[in-house]
Amino acid sequence: MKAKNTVDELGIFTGKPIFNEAQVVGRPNVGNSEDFLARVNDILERRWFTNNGKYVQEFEKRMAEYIGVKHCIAMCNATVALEIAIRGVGMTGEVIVPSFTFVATPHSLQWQQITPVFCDIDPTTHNLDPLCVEKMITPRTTGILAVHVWGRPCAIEELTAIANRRGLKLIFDAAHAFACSHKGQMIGSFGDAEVFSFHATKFFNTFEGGAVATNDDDLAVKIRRMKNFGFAGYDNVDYIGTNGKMSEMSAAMGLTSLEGLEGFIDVNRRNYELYRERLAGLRGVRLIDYDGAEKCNYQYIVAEIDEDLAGVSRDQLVDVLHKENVLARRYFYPGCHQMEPYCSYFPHAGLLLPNTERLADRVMSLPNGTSVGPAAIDAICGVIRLAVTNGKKLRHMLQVQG
Ligand code: T4K
Repeated sequence: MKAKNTVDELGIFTGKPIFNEAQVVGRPNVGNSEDFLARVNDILERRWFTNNGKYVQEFEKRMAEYIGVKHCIAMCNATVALEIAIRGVGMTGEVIVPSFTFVATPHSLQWQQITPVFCDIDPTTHNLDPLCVEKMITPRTTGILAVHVWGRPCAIEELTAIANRRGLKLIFDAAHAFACSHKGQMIGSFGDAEVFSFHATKFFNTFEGGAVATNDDDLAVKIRRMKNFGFAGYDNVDYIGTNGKMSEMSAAMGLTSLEGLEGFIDVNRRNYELYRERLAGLRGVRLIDYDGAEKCNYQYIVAEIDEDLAGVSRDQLVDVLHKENVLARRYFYPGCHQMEPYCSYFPHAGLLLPNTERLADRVMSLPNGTSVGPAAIDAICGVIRLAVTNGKKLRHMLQVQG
């Protein structure tokens, strides 16, 4: 990995990237592979692969203990877990949701003919703005589906107060927020239910996977049945259900990830601090803050780019990084309201989402995880620094290139 000294040396002009193909991105975290393989062998020997097996039960128990919640119901992924939680709490009609999120959030509503009503965010926290939520409530509103974006908790008290006062259900999409806390209480125990994702790209993964966490005993029973086709006993179906079950292989990976959890967080935090240090003072590039007093997984390295100050746009920076084989992502771009089917259903939604649209044009997420070491972060930050300090020249050269 050779440092580049001038803007003309950037891969975007020379075609010679700093990183080769294999070094490109944050890769999934893997815990102790021997422990994982021992579990896999056990699964194969016992020939019990799914349907509430031993490892799923152990995973659910240990996760509930870790979160400090009565019930943790493991699922095949967070999208299905969201759909089931939404149906389980009885949301119908309209549900208020941010547009600044992964598209799975509104899809989990629309998939069951519930209208996602997109609501603007607070530009500082990137989370739902409670004042806007209040304004979006109509007689058809039955709930709020809030997202703890980047693992930073939403305005939980304000949203809970609105939900209680207006008789609405409240679910948190906690896909980013496993192992994070709010005022000392772990995410997973707020609202009617919270939903986690353990997808391979999350710092804590079960290959594919998710979970619903709740303190509501009745809801937990209902959700357990719904994720198993509605079965309440061998021949007895109580509700409409689906197949949301987690497999034993995923649970084995989950248990192994849980044992490696603190190590993953330590690396994420070290990387986050290194990025901060290396990008400090660079005009127009600001990393989001995490609250050091809370538990936090530090999995997302999110930079906001102010084009006027940086001299380059977010998109130009992402282009430059891609040409160096660094997979920076434009999460979350465009806002969900600009994707189908929502942009056809609600073509003017953007008028009420100024903060969402502004932020979606400014943010990029940088690689993190145990596969990203200090040398890679130095090189990535070196490229960003070079691009920003030579913003005008870079722009000119890009224009010349067409
Ligand atoms: N709610 C929110 C707020 C979410 O962010 C998400 C998912 C959900 C709900 C739904 O959760 P799940 O139903 O997925 O459990 C990813 C994930 O697919 C998605 O889980 C995640 N959020 C979303 C933010 O990002 P991509 O488009 O980044 O994935 P992909 O395939 O481009 O992977 C990124 C890079 O990671 C690849 O370029 C290479 C690397 N990679 C990826 C995989 C899958 C690997 O090295 N190994 C791998 O196995 O979507």
